[in-house]
Amino acid sequence: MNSYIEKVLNEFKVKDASQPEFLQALEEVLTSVEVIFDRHPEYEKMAILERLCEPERIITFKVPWMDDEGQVHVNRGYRVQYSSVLGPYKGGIRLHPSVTMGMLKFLGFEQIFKNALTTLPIGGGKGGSDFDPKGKSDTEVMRFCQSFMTELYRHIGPDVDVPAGDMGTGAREIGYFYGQYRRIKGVSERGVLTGKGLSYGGSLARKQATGYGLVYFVLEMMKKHGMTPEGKRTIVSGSGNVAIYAAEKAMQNDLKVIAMSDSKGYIVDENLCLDTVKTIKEINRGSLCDYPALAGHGTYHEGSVYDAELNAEVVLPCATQNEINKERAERIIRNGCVLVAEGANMPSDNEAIHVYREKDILFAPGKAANAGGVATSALEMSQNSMRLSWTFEEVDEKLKGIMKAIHAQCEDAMNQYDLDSRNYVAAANIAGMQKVIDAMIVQGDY
Ligand code: NDP
Ligand code: 2IT
Repeated sequence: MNSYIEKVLNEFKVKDASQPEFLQALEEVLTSVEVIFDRHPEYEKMAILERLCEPERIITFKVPWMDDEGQVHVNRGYRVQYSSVLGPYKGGIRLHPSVTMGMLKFLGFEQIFKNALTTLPIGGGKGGSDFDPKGKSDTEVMRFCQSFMTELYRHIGPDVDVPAGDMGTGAREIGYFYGQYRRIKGVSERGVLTGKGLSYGGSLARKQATGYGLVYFVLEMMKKHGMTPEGKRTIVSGSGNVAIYAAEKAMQNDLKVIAMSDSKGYIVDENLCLDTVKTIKEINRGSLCDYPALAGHGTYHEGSVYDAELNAEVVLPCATQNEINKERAERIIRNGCVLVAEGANMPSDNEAIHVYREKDILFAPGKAANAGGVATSALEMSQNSMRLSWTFEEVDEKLKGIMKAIHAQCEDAMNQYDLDSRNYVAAANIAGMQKVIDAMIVQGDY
């Protein structure tokens, strides 16, 4: 390993020993960008890596809120403002009981390079809380969101830091966040949040953008490698915002989606009805166990879809981090998988990625493949600045163009650094990181 990278990685392993997801993301990124540091030994003296890997600022705060019975609860809120080199900090807010500072550092770190790949002027950040919106009433969620924003508002702004949705944060939560921000600030700064409702500055196609963008990226990969989507059996894990619209665009392109999942189980259906999944998840906020009865076909099983023996050529993990480990990677490949593209952030652990490389699987890492969501957030910011709205078709066309451009940047990095044409991991990390480093250097950022 490049000695500078090894030194920095070891320093972070000591300093952040209690943050396993962050260390995992650091290792994944740093071990794939050695060529940059081999070519630029001067970066060590400039402490480029130390500057990149340390967040500019982390804000942590208490979030007290009252439930419907009058009981007060206190959750922990965070915003990791990682890098503003390319633009205002930009990244979602995750509401999930598993949220820790280390988890948000992993997500924020990935976000810097993802956002750089979009070619739009956005830096990297991430926020969230260990609050669990599941099982809470609308009024409880509203009180939580208002309390969260009562602290966060002073740290964000359309040119400072622009949060958005992520796991557990959808249109409902963004509405409550925005309402509280507007009341406290007393100004109409629509560009302070993205993923807003259409009536107050949201963008058409933002809801669909991450999933649609993922499939646009898959189609580019397939074209480059002489494959076609028609009839390819496909597993989409998750059934949240990313998974639903990945499945929708996959089906529109004749991929055959045969399974989807949630945190408790998965459904298998040769005639999968996405409208039923939408009703269960977007309207009822329920569990996929209701699917067979509502759809009138298909089966429901408890556990992970990646522990099932399902025949599929394409796998789109769109649920959460570390869903696919070595054993599960080997299983999906044994069952015919030839292409994995990540809608979620870091759903494959580093051993799984190693298995994909060994077995020549076409693999698109999340920071390239799921960048359509944040890219369309940046398009929402543009529309807010211009005080106008583009049509669905206009936004979708721009999204397509951005996903193609991300794929082209990966190809450029493959050519420039003589990488294997399947090594999208190194290509995306190199292309994203080099852009940030170049901007740091010209800005004299130390
Ligand atoms: P949602 O909250 O809408 O959906 C998350 C889905 O994952 C749900 O179906 C949930 O199940 C499932 N899930 C949660 N935990 C687990 C688990 N431990 N095992 C299996 N399934 C689980 O989130 P999003 O769709 O917005 O986000 C999904 C992923 O995509 C995350 O990694 C996120 O960071 C990433 N992402 C999101 C973007 C966006 O624009 N929203 C953009 C780019 C990436 P259940 O329904 O039971 O809760
Ligand atoms: O992980 C991600 O890219 C997101 N959750 C979307 C962030 C955004 O600002 O739209």
